[in-house]
Amino acid sequence: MTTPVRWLGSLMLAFSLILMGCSGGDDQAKKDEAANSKSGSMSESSEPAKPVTWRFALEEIEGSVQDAYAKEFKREIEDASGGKIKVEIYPYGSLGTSSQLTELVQNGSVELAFASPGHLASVIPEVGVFTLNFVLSDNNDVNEAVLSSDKVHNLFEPPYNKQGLELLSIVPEGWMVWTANKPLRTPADFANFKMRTMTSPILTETYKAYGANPSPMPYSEVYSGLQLKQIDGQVNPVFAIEEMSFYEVQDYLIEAHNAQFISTVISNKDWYDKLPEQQRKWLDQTRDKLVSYIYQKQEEYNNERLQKIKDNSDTKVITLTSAERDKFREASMPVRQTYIEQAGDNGKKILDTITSMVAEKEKEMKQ
Ligand code: 6CS
Repeated sequence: MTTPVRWLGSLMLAFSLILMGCSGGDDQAKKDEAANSKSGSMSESSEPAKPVTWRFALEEIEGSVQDAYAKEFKREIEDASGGKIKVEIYPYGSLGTSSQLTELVQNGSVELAFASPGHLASVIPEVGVFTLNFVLSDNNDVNEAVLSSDKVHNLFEPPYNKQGLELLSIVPEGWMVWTANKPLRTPADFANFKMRTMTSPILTETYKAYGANPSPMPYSEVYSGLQLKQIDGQVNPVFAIEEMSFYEVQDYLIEAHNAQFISTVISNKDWYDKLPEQQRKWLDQTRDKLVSYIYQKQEEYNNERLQKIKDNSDTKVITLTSAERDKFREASMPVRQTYIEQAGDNGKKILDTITSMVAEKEKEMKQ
């Protein structure tokens, strides 16, 4: 196994305690802010007199899609601000599990983080829409137009804000792919199959609807879970299956094209609201610039890593036919009702808006 994921858990806890202990929010940023407002320089240009540091926590390791995003974000912000803002990146393994990273943003210990709906929907049920299957388009140009629109962003703002969070961006990471030690072609193949999922209850409902026995667990435990046969399979984008070495302990990779892996970039709301105008401008501009970058990057990463898996292993790749996919589509539909029950009227509005925008854009792009 190339990735030392098993010791990640204990290390993560130790580092996050150190971070909370030495930070209590961004002390340096607060001192700079105070110094700047005393000197009056903030009101003029809202540029910090001394560099400020923004901490960016990832749910994935170095070399991942989130890492590519964060590195490009760092490059852009540091460049735009002429070095007045420094970005420190904390890859998975240095701070905590996905749910713990969200808590670190909520309590101000880190300014920025990735928060994937597969975990975050436990806190913000509305975001569980991205764990539902067959909602987004097979055409990523359609998804890009819909998910980066102000209309969709504005629908998510209130539930994120309610949790003390600011939604900065909705980020695609590629098709979810199943791994298993047997072919999975029909819902019947999932009978008694222990499928590891992320931790949100809405996501587990989908795999129950397919007939599986869903086993939610943190990302860092998946490799050993597969190796020790505590779980029979897992679902993630190809780049993650390669870099977390899951394919080493699985025989099949099954492309059902049932859902895309969608993540979100968040910040602490209070921190965002209090950012000096110029800094918020740099942040918003960078976020906007990165939309097309990451759509292209995730595709590149997923294609390259699939080739790497094919070159380095005997993993068999199965792509479901559209008739086979239709059986899963059909089985997934009742889960939308469960989502609406959990996410309420706002969740229903979000689901209806996304499905109708996807249909509209698909029609528009076919013309
Ligand atoms: O499966 C998971 O838990 C994780 N998968 C990816 C690709 N990113 C973050 C998430 O926590």
